[in-house]
Amino acid sequence: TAVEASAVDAPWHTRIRGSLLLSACGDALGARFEGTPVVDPAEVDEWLAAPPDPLRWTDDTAMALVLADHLVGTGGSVDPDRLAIEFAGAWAAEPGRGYGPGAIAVLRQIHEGALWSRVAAGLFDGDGSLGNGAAMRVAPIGLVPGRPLSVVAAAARRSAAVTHTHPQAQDGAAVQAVAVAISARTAPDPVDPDRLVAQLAVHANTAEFRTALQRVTALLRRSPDPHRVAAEVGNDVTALGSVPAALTAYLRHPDDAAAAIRFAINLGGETDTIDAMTGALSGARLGDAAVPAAWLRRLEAADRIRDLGGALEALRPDRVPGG
Ligand code: F2R
Ligand code: MG
Repeated sequence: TAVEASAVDAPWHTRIRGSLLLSACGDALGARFEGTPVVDPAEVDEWLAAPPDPLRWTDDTAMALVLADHLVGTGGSVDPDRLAIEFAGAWAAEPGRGYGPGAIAVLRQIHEGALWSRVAAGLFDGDGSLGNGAAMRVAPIGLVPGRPLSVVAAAARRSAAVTHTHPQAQDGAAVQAVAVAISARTAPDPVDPDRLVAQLAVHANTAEFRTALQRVTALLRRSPDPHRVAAEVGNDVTALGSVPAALTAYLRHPDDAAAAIRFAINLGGETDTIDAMTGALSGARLGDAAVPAAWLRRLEAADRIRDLGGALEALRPDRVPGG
């Protein structure tokens, strides 16, 4: 397709780094307001103008960096057995990053030797987790160069399965990864929200997710404020209640990463995760030049994140021997 073909010319190195860095900034900046049902926009502005140093991120970024490392190690594919052990190791090393209860239960058992395939499916009385923990960490999969969108979606689902087996959590991961991939590959023309959302809906299997995406399209035509977005598509800890919200925040300000991140925090609720996902989309479109200097200077482990972006870029088929 035109989207996939444009990957050849896209400046991947700045977009990959931009996505990882802005996602981490969004997570760290949003964490201050996590769980606040209605935030004060003036307080948000003050916070964004002078954030703390270091700007410390949460489980969202911790897991995204594990996944990025994993992709670099495997040459761009997902090995769920290995990924589960790597996620569990990161949790055990830093359990205080703010992991969700379901994630903690799975990761603790994996760390103690259990098989992810037995544990993840048993969560929440056997329904599996429908939380946004798989979508919040999935951006690196959308940033692996040269993968068809169907491959991106399938890899996202495999990466989700080690902790999130519920169909809505799986959809959230697939949709967010494909949205990142499309944003990173598309020329810097004006974004066509209807077209983007229609492309994403192809990768959602559940009726609930497809309906939520339709709501995003209708909502964007009315240039909604954050309260309207939160009321209509949600701002909570579920994949269904946060992936469409992040997409909406990004599409309200597709050419201004700081404004998109501000919009996402003003949604209230699960601000760290919605902001991390919004930042991943903005950075994939706009590149690392869009990261405000005042945030970048303070961002925890910015050099490590930049290096991971470079390592993902090196997975380009034309740079991998035999690729
Ligand atoms: N959990 C948090 N933050 C609150 C605690 C942080 C605390 N301040 C601290 O510092 O320690 N943030 C993180 O959780 C979200 C990602 O969650 P994840 O990984 O999906 O976790 P979990 O527990 O699997 O799902 C989240 C909640 O969703 C509800 N839920 C999930 N599946 C359900 C099901 N099948 N039926 C009913 N409810 C279900 C539960 O309430 C889960 O606890 C991110 O925001 C991340 O930053
Ligand atoms: Mg978090």
